[in-house]
Amino acid sequence: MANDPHRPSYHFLPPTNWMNDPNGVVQWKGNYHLFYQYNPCGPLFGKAHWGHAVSNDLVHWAHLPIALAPTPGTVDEDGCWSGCIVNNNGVPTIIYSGNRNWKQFPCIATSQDDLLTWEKYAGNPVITAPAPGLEIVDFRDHCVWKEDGTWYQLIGSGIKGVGGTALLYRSKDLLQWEYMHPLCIGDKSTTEAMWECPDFFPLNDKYVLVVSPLPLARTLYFIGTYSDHRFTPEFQGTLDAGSHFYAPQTLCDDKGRRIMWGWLREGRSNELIQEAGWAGMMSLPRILTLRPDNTLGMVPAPELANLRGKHYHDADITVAEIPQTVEDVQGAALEIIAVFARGDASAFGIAIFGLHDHAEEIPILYDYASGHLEIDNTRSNASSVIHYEVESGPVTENERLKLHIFIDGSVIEVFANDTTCITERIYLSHHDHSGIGLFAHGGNAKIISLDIWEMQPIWTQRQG
Ligand code: DQQ
Repeated sequence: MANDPHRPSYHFLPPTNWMNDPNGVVQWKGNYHLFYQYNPCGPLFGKAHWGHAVSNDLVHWAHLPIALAPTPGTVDEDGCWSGCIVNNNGVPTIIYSGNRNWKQFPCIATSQDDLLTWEKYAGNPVITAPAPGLEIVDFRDHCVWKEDGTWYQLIGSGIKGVGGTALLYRSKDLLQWEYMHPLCIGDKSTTEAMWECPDFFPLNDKYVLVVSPLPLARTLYFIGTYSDHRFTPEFQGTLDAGSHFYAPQTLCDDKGRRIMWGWLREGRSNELIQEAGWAGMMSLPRILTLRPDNTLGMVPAPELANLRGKHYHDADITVAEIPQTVEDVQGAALEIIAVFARGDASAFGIAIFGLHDHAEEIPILYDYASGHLEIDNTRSNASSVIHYEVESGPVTENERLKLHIFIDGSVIEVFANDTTCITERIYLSHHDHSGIGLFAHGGNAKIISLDIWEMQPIWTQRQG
């Protein structure tokens, strides 16, 4: 594993095997706890367990023992699926979906030792009749919060023939739940038939609902108003324009920051995954904010700057059609901040080269005509089994475009103008990225400033 060039060195992932959704993200006694869907038996999806890690700085993580495992003969015998953690008068409490024979049931577990080991409630499942009077498709994944002394819970679902939804329940004790109504209902023609992993939270004076609709494969967010326990969306966006970021979850930390992690799934065949022995990683922690125009701001957590090593800086660079390779910048673990000014070019960007002859090259390109940022990984590997795609997402028209790029083995995370995010999985056949190139099409562009850092691995020191 340690020598696998596709494994990241500063994105969180388990030591081996399969990982998917983040679960139960919470700050507890000053430490950040990250749980996740984990298959301890192999590199493909299987009977989900809850893996667990802890950090005191959002960046360096220490692996802890598996927190939840399926219990034979119960409703979670086929997997402890996704859920969240709340603090119930000092008792950490997990609400998760037990899976039995591909049917899910809301279950509870509590910890008496600061999240290390967990005891399942003997009365699981805590909800048996999902939503009286509604014909629903699927019923899983949990977001729980306390409001005026009462617990509220959202469960991901869909109303047959209508659209995805998040069903709202309330409770006094987290054990007896009363169904209220759908928090809001989507239109299956635009936001699909089933909403997985709902996450609902305040952001300044608005509320945000994040869902991962099946089978869209992209995570959506709605910004709107919440009153009388009903949510009215006013703005809708895509959290990440790539097709690898999915099933995110957020926490609010003791600095009042809304911090999000998403599962970054693979973009390669199961055969290649079996060969590698691992699949899935966590996105970098993203700080969410409400921008003045009531859209979502997303920036990487500033703590990531603690990983910066060797620094390269340049300024006032004119870039043209022929890519310029940035001298003496090497490696597969880089952070790049490039601020471009509008030139007379029709498009410009930064390319990652995988081979000295540029036979493998991944342009990260901004195209003025479409106003889209694109990552084109169609030439990212000589072999033909890699899943190719060109991702793009709107970037607001701006005199300057700031590209904040994280390269880490087989992942690129791009933040454009602190709002649009694109995450791509890349599997260059040569192990070290031979370089970084700057290019423009249809004229010249200018780079006001360019900063590149080599990033240190996160596994050198144990934290928390
Ligand atoms: N993954 C979990 C489900 C959830 C899905 C199972 C989303 O609870 O709906 O691993 O990726």
